[in-house]
Amino acid sequence: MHKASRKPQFQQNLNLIYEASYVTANEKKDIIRYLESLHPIWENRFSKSNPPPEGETNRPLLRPVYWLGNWQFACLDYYHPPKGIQNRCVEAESYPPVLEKIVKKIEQMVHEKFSEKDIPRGWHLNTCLINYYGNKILPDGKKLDTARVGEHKDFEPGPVASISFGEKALFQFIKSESKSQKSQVILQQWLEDSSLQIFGGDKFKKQLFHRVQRVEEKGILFSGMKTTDFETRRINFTFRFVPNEHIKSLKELPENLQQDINGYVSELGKQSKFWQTQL
Ligand SMILES: O=C(O)CCC(=O)C(=O)O
Repeated sequence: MHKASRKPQFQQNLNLIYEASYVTANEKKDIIRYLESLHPIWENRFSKSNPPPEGETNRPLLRPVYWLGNWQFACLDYYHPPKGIQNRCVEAESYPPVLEKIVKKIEQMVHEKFSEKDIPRGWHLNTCLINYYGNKILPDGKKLDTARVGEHKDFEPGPVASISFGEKALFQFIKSESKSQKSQVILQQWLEDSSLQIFGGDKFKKQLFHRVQRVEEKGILFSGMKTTDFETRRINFTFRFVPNEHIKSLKELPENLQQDINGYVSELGKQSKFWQTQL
């Protein structure tokens, strides 16, 4: 654990685990090869059925993404219980064997180390968001560093696990009282290449927000990723739980929502057999 700054770092905290070098070199090789077969997409935050709030315009996310297990399209507003549970999660591709194996080990670790009261019934990590961090290449060729995530909570119930590859990211838990007050960093950790982080329980899931403040730029680049207009220096997987009854196939979504995401699904279908079958 780092003790370089006066900001408190992660310690042996109940409901918070950090393990450096968790993913083996062979697993990492398989995961990178798998990632090179994916074609991540750029999503917009809003859509016709879910227009931007007054005074805002539609905008692309800061980074390309890919989801496994189920896809939470940004314009469907993400999974947000208790109210936002219907028509948010669309059945997606399953995990490749290398991730399946890692996820099983993580689930076992959670059952061993976390209090059972913080593990919802039926909890298993069936959802994965893959975030690509780096520079956006603008139309004039200039590069724009978008490698950060603003403060937010992950609303999927139970512990969330994350594995990271590439450059180190400064991950912070934040106390945010109100919009007018400055956020306060409660804990922070540099997430290193091949590391595992798991957090759960009321404090880390319900009370505190989290964010990625920045990602180092020490020369690591993933040259084989199929991202458009983007150069990737960090890739993070967050594994979450969505109850199966809240995951719908594309065809089960209301017609207007199918139309909202049709462009994304067509794009995915050009490269993915799974998404071709959903169209
Ligand atoms: O990239 C990370 O380490 C965290 C990503 C994150 O906060 C999220 O996917 O909700």
